[in-house]
Amino acid sequence: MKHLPRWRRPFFALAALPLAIVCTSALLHRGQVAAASPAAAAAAAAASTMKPAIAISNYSFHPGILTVRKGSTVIWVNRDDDVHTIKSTDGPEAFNSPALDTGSRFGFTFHQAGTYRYTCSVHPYMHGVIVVR
Ligand SMILES: [Cu+2]
Repeated sequence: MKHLPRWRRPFFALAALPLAIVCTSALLHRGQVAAASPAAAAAAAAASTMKPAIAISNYSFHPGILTVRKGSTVIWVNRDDDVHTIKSTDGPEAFNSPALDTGSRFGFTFHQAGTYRYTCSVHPYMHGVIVVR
């Protein structure tokens, strides 16, 4: 501030103050917007970790065959108006979900490689396969 006469320096500081406040509040506002949407943050996190998902709709599993890496957690989501379950019938590890209402989900983490076959205990004609590598 050498270019300013000594008497003007306090005025310069006062003039700069509102600018500093505006900048700070803009930064805080950005932080609040990011924090205000934990669902969006969770969705982004889920997308980045790529948790494999299987939709149950029209009395079938979509996709019917899913290949994942060992250690993956597969999530089933019931998109039907009817109740379904996920019950393993063959494979290195067994799993059996409770009854899933519409919108409910079930997750299972596959720790062993192999081919897993499963069905819905309510509708035994429903079949799915998980291949773990
Ligand atoms: Cu079913």
